[in-house]
Amino acid sequence: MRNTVKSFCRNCSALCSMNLEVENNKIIAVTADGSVSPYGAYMCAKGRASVDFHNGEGRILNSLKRDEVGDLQPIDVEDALDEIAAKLSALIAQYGPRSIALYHGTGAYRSVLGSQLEKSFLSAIGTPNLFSTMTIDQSAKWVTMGRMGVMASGKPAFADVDLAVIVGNNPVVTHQTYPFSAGESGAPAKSYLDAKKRGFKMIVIDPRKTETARLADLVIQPLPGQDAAVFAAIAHILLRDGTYNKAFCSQFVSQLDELRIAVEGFTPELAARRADVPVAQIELAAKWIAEAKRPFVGSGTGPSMSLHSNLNDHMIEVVNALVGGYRRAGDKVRNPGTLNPRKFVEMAVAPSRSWERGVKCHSTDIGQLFGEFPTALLPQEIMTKGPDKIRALIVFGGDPVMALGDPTLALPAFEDLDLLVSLDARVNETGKLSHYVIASSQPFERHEISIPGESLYPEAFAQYALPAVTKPAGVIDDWQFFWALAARMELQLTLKYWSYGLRFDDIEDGLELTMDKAPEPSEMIRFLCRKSRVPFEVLRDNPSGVRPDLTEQFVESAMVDNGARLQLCPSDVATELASLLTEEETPQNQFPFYLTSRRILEAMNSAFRDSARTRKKYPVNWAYMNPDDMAQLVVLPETAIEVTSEFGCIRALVKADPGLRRGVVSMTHMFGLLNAKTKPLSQAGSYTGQLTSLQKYLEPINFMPRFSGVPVAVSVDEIADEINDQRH
Ligand SMILES: Nc1nc2c(c(=O)[nH]1)N[C@H]1C(S)=C(S)[C@@H](COP(=O)(O)OP(=O)(O)OC[C@H]3O[C@@H](n4cnc5c(=O)[nH]c(N)nc54)[C@H](O)[C@@H]3O)O[C@H]1N2
Ligand SMILES: Nc1nc2c(c(=O)[nH]1)N[C@H]1C(S)=C(S)[C@@H](COP(=O)(O)OP(=O)(O)OC[C@H]3O[C@@H](n4cnc5c(=O)[nH]c(N)nc54)[C@H](O)[C@@H]3O)O[C@H]1N2
Ligand code: SF4
Ligand SMILES: [Mo]
Repeated sequence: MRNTVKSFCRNCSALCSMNLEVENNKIIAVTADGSVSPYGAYMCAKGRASVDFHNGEGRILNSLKRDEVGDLQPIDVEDALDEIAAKLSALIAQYGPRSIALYHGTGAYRSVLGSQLEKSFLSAIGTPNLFSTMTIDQSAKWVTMGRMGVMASGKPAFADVDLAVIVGNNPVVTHQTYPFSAGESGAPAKSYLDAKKRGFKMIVIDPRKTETARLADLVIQPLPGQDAAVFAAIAHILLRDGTYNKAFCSQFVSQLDELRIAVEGFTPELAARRADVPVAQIELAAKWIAEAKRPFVGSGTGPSMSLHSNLNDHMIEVVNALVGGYRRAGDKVRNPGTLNPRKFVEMAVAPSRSWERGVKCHSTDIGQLFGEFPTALLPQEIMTKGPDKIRALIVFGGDPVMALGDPTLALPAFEDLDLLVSLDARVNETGKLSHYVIASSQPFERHEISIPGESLYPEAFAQYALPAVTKPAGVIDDWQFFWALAARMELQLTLKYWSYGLRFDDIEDGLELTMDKAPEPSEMIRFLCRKSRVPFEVLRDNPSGVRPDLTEQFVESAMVDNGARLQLCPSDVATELASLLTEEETPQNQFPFYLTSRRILEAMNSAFRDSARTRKKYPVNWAYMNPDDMAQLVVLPETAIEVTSEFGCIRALVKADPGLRRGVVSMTHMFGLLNAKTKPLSQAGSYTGQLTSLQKYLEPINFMPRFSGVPVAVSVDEIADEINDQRH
């Protein structure tokens, strides 16, 4: 029997609505469902590939346990859970709750019940050891919030923005937009093109002429890692010319005088020299930013991963604040939330500097950032002796050993663990090292509610997806893993509507789960919908999703001034700016290129990388270079080069990209094998993590490693020549 089941994609936070064609409990086709979705009918290559991904491509149908020689052997999931629970309980009894840690990977964000129970599980154990991809991604933005404060009114909705400044972010490919950058997650290119009809303008600042940059009105292609200088110069111009938003600043910001002093030396000429771009482009960008009525200056991973990461993000936000790039009192709130309705008030929230107090890492004197410890410190937290040493790690939907880079440090740490458990539908590089891999169900086999899209949708919308097919006998849902362990460990779990910025233990409203009988997933979803504008039953009966009827809502003015201001130039930022100003201007000759990060449409970090469709186009993660750089080095397209950093060396295959500025090598992460040095083709790519370090150049506060703007040398060496010979 064949039928159509409504669902939504879980591969990224656009959560595109879908029609799944199902025959005999097998998904055979997928199309976009634009009937209710605020994005219309839209689906990207990964959405289309999700059928293949669901039906195979390395999927495990059984849990696995490592044997004495290190091979993974099938194990019944109930037995595996018994053994894991016993080991965790024993470690807690002997060493205390801090011996247990959890890593929350990209695959966990859209596993809603799993993510919610994960928080309850950690709270019930009493361990603060939560690590996630956020601190090896764009935690510079959290640091900025923690040092500057935030506007409670939020950033403007895309429909209201007349100028978007998009820095090191490629939404047309990655669908990453709000709240970091202006744009719409679903159908991003169409939304930019439509916006142009109403006079919207876009500035893209990226060393690479990205798919997004092709739609821009001004493209600036700086050397990587110079965003702090460029935005300090833009701030300099706004203050110099008095073109900043004085009304906004007089009400909501402080430290303007400190900022003026700190950016005085950052003339447009200095920034232009450092970034190697025309001065006129910086002046023009500042002019457009000043003239815009509703600007949104934002960024993606580029500046957050590059050298000067925290300062880059801070200065980008400083420029946004100088021009009042936030929703203002009286603005229409286009998406006031559906499942979790919100009110928006125009007021500043004081910086929290959460890392300066409370529970600290045991290897380093640093506290939590938004309730998490820095992931780059995970290896140290495992290796450093002491009562709080981490001895067991649960990996939920991630591949941290690959994602961290620096395998010489990361690998021994993962191998030192008494217990490493991976909860995943595939055996990735971390899975290969794990004592247990618990085979999890896949998105179309479980209940899901659109919490991860809640605040990203351009309009209020929610969708509830029921399982489209029954999961195979040997796999369990992510939430079942946490519930089953808790039940065995005699811990009480409580379901709460947790979201970013909230401390789980501070949320009062919760549903105590029965621990003798597994809860019904639909009942848990019903609980999560208890404040929803659309009742649970209506969501259940409208599987394409629901756009609630709303009375118009506007951003409110604060009744009283709470006294909080956005702190534009606190003393640590001023110190960082001063040291940037005196920094050596010419890069070391030994490493004349910069390696930059970039993503591809067909893969989601390591996921989809091995799908047949992806491999056709990307048998390897190409090392993109400017053709003039290739000519100078005498390298031909698709031949091998050696890329060397201070920390390691990889071989990679080159491809020409005339849109990439000179002096840059642009490569995607998470390809290849951990310790591979030769033969990129047979190793399915080149592992860029070998060129990065978990010890040197870590940022203060979030300990973000430098994943972009990594100084490298490029050469065609003897070993690389051998690969060229083999290939041609
Ligand atoms: N298709 C697809 N979508 C994804 C992902 C994926 O792997 N594939 N990954 C998801 C994840 S985990 C994330 S975090 C987001 C990331 O979303 P994005 O941030 O949009 O990711 P990238 O495409 O890597 O874009 C980063 C851009 O920064 C530029 N860049 C590098 N260094 C610098 C610098 O120093 N300064 C400036 N100004 N630019 C720089 C690069 O050239 C690149 O174009 O995407 C998510 N969506
Ligand atoms: N050098 C370098 N390193 C980087 C980056 C870079 O640009 N350069 N980018 C960094 C960034 S932004 C990120 S986000 C990290 C990515 O780091 P990770 O999140 O650790 O890596 P992923 O490859 O995204 O792993 C996702 C895993 O989740 C699984 N999965 C998918 N869906 C589900 C599900 O529903 N349930 C469960 N249980 N599992 C699921 C997939 O099979 C996959 O194995 O890497 C970081 N590392
Ligand atoms: S943009 Fe692509 S990956 Fe993201 S939800 Fe939509 S179809 Fe899935
Ligand atoms: Mo990420």
